[in-house]
Amino acid sequence: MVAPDHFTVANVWARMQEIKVVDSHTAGEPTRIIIDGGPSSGDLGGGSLADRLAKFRDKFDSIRSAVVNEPRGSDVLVGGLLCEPVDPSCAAGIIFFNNTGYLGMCGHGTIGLMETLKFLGRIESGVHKIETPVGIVAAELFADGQVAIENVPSYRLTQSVSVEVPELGLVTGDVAWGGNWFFLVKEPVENLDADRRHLTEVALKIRHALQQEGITGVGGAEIDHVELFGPPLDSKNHSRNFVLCPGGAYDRSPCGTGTSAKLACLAADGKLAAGELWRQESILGTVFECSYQVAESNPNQVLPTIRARAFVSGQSTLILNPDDPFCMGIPS
Ligand code: PYC
Repeated sequence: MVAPDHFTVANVWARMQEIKVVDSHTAGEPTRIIIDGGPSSGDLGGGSLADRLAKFRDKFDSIRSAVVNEPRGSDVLVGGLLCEPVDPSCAAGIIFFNNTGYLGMCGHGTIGLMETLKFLGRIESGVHKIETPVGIVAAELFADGQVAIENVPSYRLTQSVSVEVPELGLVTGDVAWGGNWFFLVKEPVENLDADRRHLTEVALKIRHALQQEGITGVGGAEIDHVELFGPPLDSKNHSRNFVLCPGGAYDRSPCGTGTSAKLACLAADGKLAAGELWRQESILGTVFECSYQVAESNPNQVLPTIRARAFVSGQSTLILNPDDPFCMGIPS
């Protein structure tokens, strides 16, 4: 067997043959948090979370794949590496990743992280700060298990961008940031009751067309999430979405960063006032309760609050046997 590249960092590898994780799901979307046995802050250079993410990607990407890809995980799983925060007032630092790479921020994942920290006895009810590669987010754990996260400043970058999509025609949407880059499709191009494989194909075609047309976020950043909207299943809710995630899986939850991007667009269109409730329904019918405040530092940006509940669904030790041909996961 060819030794995976991380064997070059033999000492680190010796520690990483067993990785302890806690699994949870938030409104149906799973999160797997590495609580022990992953790369330590020392292995990652101890800098900012953004610097540590870069080191994780450069030196230990095979660990990401081992944790979230098959045979231990699947395309839908979001992973998180629990880190020492730089700012000691933060309860934890986190680097989120998935089957193909890394996420700046993850809303459902942060709610899952809070439930995981509670499960481990590391936090109690109250407000806690969490450090991420794209900034600090505040999260409040309530006595009933609900968590409200205050996401990073979110904004619409471009309104009504049209792109020609093979077999779909002209598709128009907004480009917005909610901690990740999103294309929020304006008109319903599809009935959300359609087969989810079909919705995935539609969203993949739109994402591909955006890439072909060179439509990006700030600084050429890839728009790796595509959001389709339709009427809610439950009339108590305001909207239903289908969110394509970077690796090609769809979000089972309403997507925290995607809903933040949606709030930014609603605010920019004058369709939702600061503090007003927005109930975003997922493709499964699960709900995030949301609102926003206008950012003091920039009136064109909003500070979204996303409230939901996560449930711990497992606690296990992943075994990384170097003799296993799929020890480091099956790349997707
Ligand atoms: O909840 O922000 C989110 C998210 C991003 C990707 C999957 N879920």
